[in-house]
Amino acid sequence: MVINKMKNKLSLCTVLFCAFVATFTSCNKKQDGGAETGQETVVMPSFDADSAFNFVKAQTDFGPRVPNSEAHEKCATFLYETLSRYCDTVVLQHFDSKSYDGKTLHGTNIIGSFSPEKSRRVVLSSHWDSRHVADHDADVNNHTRPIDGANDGASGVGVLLELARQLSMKNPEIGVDIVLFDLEDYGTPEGIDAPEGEWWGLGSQYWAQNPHRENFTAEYGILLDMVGASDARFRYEYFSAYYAQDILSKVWGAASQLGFGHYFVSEKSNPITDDHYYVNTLGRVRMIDIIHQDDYTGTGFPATWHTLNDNIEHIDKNTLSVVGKTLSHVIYSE
Ligand code: AHN
Ligand code: ZN
Repeated sequence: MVINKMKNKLSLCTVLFCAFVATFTSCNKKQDGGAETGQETVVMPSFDADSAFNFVKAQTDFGPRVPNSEAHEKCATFLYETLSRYCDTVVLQHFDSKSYDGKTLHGTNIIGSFSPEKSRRVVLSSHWDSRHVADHDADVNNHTRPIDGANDGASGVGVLLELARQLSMKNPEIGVDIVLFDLEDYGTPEGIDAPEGEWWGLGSQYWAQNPHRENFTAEYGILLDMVGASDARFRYEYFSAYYAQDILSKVWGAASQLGFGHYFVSEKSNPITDDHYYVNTLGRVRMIDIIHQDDYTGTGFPATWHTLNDNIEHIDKNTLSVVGKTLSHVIYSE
């Protein structure tokens, strides 16, 4: 399904925004909302952390968005309607995938595009499903219970929905596709015997082989995964560095310029079989992963990873803001 929405380019809001932009660019001073790119100052709207947080909570309020559940279906509708408010076009891509346990999972990738006619493009991604089992919970009785996935899933989507809201207010030079992958997190649970197979990232595998537009590609892609913990640290994940070190440098450079070097650390880290792995290896788009890895928890991921503690109480607005402002800087500098 595709909807096309003509936006009123001269709405009062746009006029007021342009007046505001004109006022402070003429001052020739760097202010909040301005990104230095060599000579010129790129003016961008400011990322609203409260709004991003509300977008995260709106998802977790549905309960666990486990494939084939009612909460999953309701959340898909919410994401479609929200992106439809902000984007020029939205595509719902329905597909079925087999899971490690022999089920048929009904997946939906949700893709919102800005300026689809532009040939220079960037993809921003995250997964919107949540894991069906808390297989890393400290309490074994919880190992078969589904998780809220506030960080693992909803945090990245929340940042991207807020970014979509910003992009609807001021169009960047480059075209943007927000690709929300489904069925990322239905991989084989710890300690369970299952047939060999690529059971993670089912939605990204599908999209990489069946893009929302024929022959679609982009200059690069950025995946967000677990971008909401207060102690989040992002390093140069192995596959990201292998396929797109230049994009890592660009994004980490933007973060450093904004004073976020404490979150975006210039160190290498272990390979992760995340959605970007399939997008890279299936040859669709060169994509990096901004992912919170932690060497001290025993899993390689944050302490709440695949536990019932991955809930809204452990989401920090500041981290959402750091990631959102960094992405915003990168996009408006293109
Ligand atoms: C594996 O553990 C093989 N992949 C982790 C990808 C992932 C799951 N990201 C979030 N949840
Ligand atoms: Zn996960």
